[in-house]
Amino acid sequence: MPSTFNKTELTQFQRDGYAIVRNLAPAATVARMRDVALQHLAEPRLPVEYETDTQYPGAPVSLDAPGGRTVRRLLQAYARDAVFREWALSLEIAARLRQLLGAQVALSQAHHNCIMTKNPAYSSVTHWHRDIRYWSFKRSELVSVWLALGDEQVPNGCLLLLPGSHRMEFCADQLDAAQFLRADHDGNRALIKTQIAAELRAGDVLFFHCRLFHAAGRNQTAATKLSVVHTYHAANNPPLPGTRSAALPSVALPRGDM
Ligand SMILES: O=C(O)CCC(=O)C(=O)O
Repeated sequence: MPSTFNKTELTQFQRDGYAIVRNLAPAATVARMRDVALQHLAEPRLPVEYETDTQYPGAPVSLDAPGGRTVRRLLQAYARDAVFREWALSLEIAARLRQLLGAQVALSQAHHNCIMTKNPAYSSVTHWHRDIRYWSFKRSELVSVWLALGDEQVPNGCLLLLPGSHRMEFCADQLDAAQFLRADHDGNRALIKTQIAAELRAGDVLFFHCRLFHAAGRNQTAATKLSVVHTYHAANNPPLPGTRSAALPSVALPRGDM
């Protein structure tokens, strides 16, 4: 039987919008993923997103600027290698997602589905945002699964979270034109002070709700940070036809009775 969330973890996810499971991925799986990711980064194997593409603060201004070809994401993790497919569909992940999303869960190939890389020399700052802002599903109920392939702490730009923000409503003027939370807005200041750092060790997994506000700083250490991220939805919460969320077919996860 795969392990599942205990009652405390489930309560925390409902209340805070996230839960961290320590040491969930076996060390051998993490090591294999790191090897593949580093090899694909070195080539680099397409498709990738460059830091430049994000246009976030600190990102190189163009592909030809110094650091312009720094990879930010190795895209389409699911199609890259069996190690990512096996992880994304593993019984440990499926069992927990069924607790959060219902009996039939599917992996979105259109969102996240990547190896996030944070390069020490050319990383950028990600401001407060919730992932659902550009996603189109029947309901705003998706869960992302973030696996650390190395230690993640504030100095190398780990995720920062605003616990409980997935349950909050925001006025239009609390967000900027790109749907980032405005740090200069009086109504946001107290909330931003509640931030916690999602510090992870290699093999730890963060489950977080698509409405949870999160942010991250630059990598100020000497080593590249690598994390594998997949997003899931209930089978009865499909992407809206014709949107970017429906651009690639979702993949059904194993059911509980298998
Ligand atoms: O690692 C980061 O800088 C943040 C990534 C993130 O929040 C995202 O891609 O949605």
